[in-house]
Amino acid sequence: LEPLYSFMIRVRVPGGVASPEQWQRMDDLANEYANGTLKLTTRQTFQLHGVLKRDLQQTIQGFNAVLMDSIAGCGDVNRNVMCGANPHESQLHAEVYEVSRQISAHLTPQTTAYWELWLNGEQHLSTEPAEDAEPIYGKTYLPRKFKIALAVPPYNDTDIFANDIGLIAIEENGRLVGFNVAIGGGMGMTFGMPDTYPRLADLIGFVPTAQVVDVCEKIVTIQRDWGNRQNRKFSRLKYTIDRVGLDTFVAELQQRLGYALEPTRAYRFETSSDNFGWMQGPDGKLHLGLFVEGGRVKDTDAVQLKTALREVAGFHTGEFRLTGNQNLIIANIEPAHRPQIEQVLARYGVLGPTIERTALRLGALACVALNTCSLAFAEAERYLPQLLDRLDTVIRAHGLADAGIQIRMTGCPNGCARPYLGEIGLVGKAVGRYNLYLGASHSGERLNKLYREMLDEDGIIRELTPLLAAYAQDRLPAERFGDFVIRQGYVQPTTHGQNFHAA
Ligand code: SRM
Ligand code: SF4
Repeated sequence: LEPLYSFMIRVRVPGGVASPEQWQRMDDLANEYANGTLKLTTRQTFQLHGVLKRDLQQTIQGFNAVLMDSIAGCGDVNRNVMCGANPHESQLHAEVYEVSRQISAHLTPQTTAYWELWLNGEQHLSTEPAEDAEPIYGKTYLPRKFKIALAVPPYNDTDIFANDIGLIAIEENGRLVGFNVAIGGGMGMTFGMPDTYPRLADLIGFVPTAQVVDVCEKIVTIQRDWGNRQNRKFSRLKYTIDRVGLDTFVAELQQRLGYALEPTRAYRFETSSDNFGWMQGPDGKLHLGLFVEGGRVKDTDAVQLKTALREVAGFHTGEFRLTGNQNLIIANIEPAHRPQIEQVLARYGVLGPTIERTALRLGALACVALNTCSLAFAEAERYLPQLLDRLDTVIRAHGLADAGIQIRMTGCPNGCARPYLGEIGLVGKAVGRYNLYLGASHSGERLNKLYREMLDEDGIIRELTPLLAAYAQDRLPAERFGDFVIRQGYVQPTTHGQNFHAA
């Protein structure tokens, strides 16, 4: 008799956009085969946890029937391509989203094994798998996972600098003209190995929209050919670039492209957090940003978020946008549907006058960690709300309820909730113990730095309380917490991944 194995399945959602029909199907599958919850991840995908081995095939066939798949959810290939959820400018979002779909389709592995294994050889997508080897990945695929994200300034809600390729949309008169390209970002590191480090991507130039897929492909092929295949600890693109030098890498890119990138265009990011509440686009369509704590869509006694969203999916004519901060935007709502949506969400406790959340909580991120992640040293998703209850008391006492300080927690240093871009970063080192990092920029353009090690909950509160008090008292107008702790000398700024570990 075989043990009762259970699995996590990650369902790819390019650009984070799902139709109401897809939402309903995922909701059904969560009930039928998983643990009754849906996890919205930091890369805008769905995860199902607790799927029994014997139910894997039915589950995969279930989402395949609504044109979703799990291909490249994991593995040494390009992962889910992220796209800023920007609800303000529908036209621009549509154009940038279309590019994210093109990049995703172009870099999706062509193997037919997925279909043969899970779908009895049936092919449901419009593209035929290539008969010969993978045209981009070759026989050996990439040395390691590869990640691409697109963002529309002023919102860096996909944290583009944490990606192997980050693309910043540049518009003229509300229409997309191209992208600034940044390369070599990544979060993961290993405790006790200072030559592993988080790193932000470097800007290398501007590319018109028509060439962006080509540029991504060529960067991927250089990493395929030059990446470290001896030691997986050093096989991400960030280490390849630091080994050969950025100039050498860019020269090779331009050689493979046959043309040079244009100079980087001006842009400005304000925040990497999400917008919440009702928003209206220039075309009159409405968008509702909803907070999903830890990205976990579930029903509790107080709030039946999962039931409410399922009901909304029954009549909503727009789409559901998963954000890179584990939240959700019900997007492109017909104005006539607003009262109905409000009614449903109020009935199930999702919206209502009694819900008051500090900006700290709204901007918080936590990875899955225990009890499903086998790499976790400590809790994150299940524990952060409890820590925030205590921190919120301090935050309110100092009049900081509206100060959007970003706090991010992970159960290990792999960085799945991008903790090194948190103005407050907490990284699990042992059960109940966390390293505290401070000083990232609110817009995702500067890494933080280690401030204290191995803190328990009382230690975290003890260390943060005086800093928050000082921030409330001494901050400059509009000064962000991450900038404040640097100006006051609590930590030195991290200017490059390679000096992340320097004091
Ligand atoms: Fe991650 C591995 C969860 C985003 C860096 N990540 C894992 C695994 C699969 C553990 C494993 O390998 O056994 C986790 C599954 C836990 C579970 O029980 O579900 C896991 N990662 C997640 C998610 C679900 C976190 C969340 O709570 O939202 C995110 C799913 C993304 C997706 O939908 O595709 C997730 N992981 C990230 C990010 C953030 C991002 O991509 O913007 C990072 C940092 C960025 C980066 O890649 O550098 C990230 N995950 C890692 C790493 C370290 C990679 C490295 O270069 O060192 C690992 C471990 C590994 O690859 O060896 C990892
Ligand atoms: Fe697991 Fe570590 Fe990723 Fe958290 S950061 S999900 S503990 S691998």
